[in-house]
Amino acid sequence: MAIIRWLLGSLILFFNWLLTPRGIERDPAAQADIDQQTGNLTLYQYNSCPFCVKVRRAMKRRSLNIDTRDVKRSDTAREELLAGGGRLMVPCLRIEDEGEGVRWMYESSDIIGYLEGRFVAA
Ligand SMILES: N[C@@H](CCC(=O)N[C@@H](CS)C(=O)NCC(=O)O)C(=O)O
Repeated sequence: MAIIRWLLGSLILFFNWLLTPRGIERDPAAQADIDQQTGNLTLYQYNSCPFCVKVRRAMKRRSLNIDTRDVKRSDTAREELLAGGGRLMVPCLRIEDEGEGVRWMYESSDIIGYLEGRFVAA
């Protein structure tokens, strides 16, 4: 079972590498503005999780530089996710809104919808 999981994970990473989307190019000032906004976002995830790959590809397509935390490699990241989000499921996007506090968003489709809605014209 562990071997099958490893094989599947490796295949996912290989095809993700092979078919990496090109990010959009912005002028430096626009990219700096986006980087400042995405500074309040953190993606809890791990490398070979297919749902995480889906979200990372959406980030790449829109050139969103979002900090990622690997819950398989870091005990601290795992504890933060469990304490903040309440579930050890990935992907999960931590959203820190000024004045609104912190939200933890699960579900890859919701995360992608949120990113595409927020940065649609960016
Ligand atoms: N419907 C979820 C599925 C996410 C999911 O199943 N993630 C797996 C890793 S690939 C996970 O964290 N499983 C642990 C759990 O379900 O508790 C999504 O689209 O984000």
